[in-house]
Amino acid sequence: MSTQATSHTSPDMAAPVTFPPGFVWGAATAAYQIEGAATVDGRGASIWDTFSHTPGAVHDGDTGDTACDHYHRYPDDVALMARLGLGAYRFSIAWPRIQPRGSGPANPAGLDFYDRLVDSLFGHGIEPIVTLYHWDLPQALEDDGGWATRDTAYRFAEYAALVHERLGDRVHRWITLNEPWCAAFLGYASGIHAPGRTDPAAAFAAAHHLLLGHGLAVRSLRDAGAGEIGITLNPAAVRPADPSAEDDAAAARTIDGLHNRIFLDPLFGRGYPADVVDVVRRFTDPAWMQPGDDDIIAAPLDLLGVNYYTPTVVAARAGTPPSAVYPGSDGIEFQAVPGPVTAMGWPIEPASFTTLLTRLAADYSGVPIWITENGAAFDDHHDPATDRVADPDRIHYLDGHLRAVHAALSAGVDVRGYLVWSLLDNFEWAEGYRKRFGIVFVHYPTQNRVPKDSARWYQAVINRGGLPGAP
Ligand code: IFM
Repeated sequence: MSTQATSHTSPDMAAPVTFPPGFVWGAATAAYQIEGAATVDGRGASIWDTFSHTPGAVHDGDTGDTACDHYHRYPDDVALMARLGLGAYRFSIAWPRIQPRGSGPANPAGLDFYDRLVDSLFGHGIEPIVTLYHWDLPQALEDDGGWATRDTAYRFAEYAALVHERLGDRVHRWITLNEPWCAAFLGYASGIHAPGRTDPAAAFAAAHHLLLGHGLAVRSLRDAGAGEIGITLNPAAVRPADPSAEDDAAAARTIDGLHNRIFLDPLFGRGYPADVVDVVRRFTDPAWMQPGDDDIIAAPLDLLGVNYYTPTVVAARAGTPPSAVYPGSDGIEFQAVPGPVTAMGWPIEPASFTTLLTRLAADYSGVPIWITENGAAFDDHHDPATDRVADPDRIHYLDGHLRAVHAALSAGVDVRGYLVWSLLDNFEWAEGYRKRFGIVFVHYPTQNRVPKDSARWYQAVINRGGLPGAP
């Protein structure tokens, strides 16, 4: 294991950089965050419908009921993507549109929507990249135990097959899960995300069943002849506060285990790391790890999706209570990182992105990497007089992080594409609509879209295939 104890140099901010021919530029979104139309055309309720309607769960009581109304406005949104020059668009399918109660036959009207979206993308020369699960579990499945229950993994594979049956003739790239760490530990341990449970044992079971569901879905997609299949993780770029202090290094290794190796090791055929299993046993008997599961989870991958936003710095501090999102992290302090932060309060450190990518390529080699999300929230304002949204901080963030990706490429990491998070301002989960990640501003009362300066900047990056030198 190499957590990020080694020093790293910042990418040269002055030099022009050119990405390799064929490098794919795009943007990403997720169903519940943009679609709205929550009860339209037979869509069932998801855990996020229930959670967002729970008083106090989401900032200001915001919900995804309307969101960006992308369900109705997708033709204009796709036309906007084309004007920006996007080569690919990563979106997720809302499981409860396809199976309103999470099992049984497909709801044709739900599939029709994605069918139209995919055709519209191809009509504009944009490749669809489909994520099958971006956190909107059908509520009916949660009522039966959710991801803490083994059966949900099997239901997920059936759902994946239904989607492939309709879209597989056109969609080439498939991502099974988005950020299973968040689904398991924010959803079932800290409860800050849906379904809002605070049960560490359930969170570890959920992590396993998400992985199992992934493996079973890979199997069913492969059997159906799918193109490229992968999974998206949000690996923590974790490092010790003092790299020379053994206990800080041990703290970083613990968090690396609870965030990264718990998913990456089984996915890459190594099974669960012993130190992680030791932590799990403090909370539960992992009887849910059944013989044969390791092989299912280790189904070969065609791509590894990486979402990166910010680094994590930890130190060993006796007596520190465990973080709610990392059961078993007692004695570990999460430290502030000096320097600029985004509107989420997330430290901005592009060099950690390079370090993370080189670490992934070294420790989990052989699978091409896609940056399936990277971006930043800032407090953007639309100037009605000029119809402009000036977002220099976002441009600076994206510039630095693209240089970081380029530095990883130069170091030999096989990165195939970059998908900015996000195309549109959208429903930022427990933060509601107050955090804006889009390169396109959304004026929610009118649903008017205004490309921010960063969108025009990104358009130029795409046209040029890279970044200019600093003036
Ligand atoms: O908005 C989320 C997205 O749904 C998953 N990755 C992180 C983003 C920003 O928090």
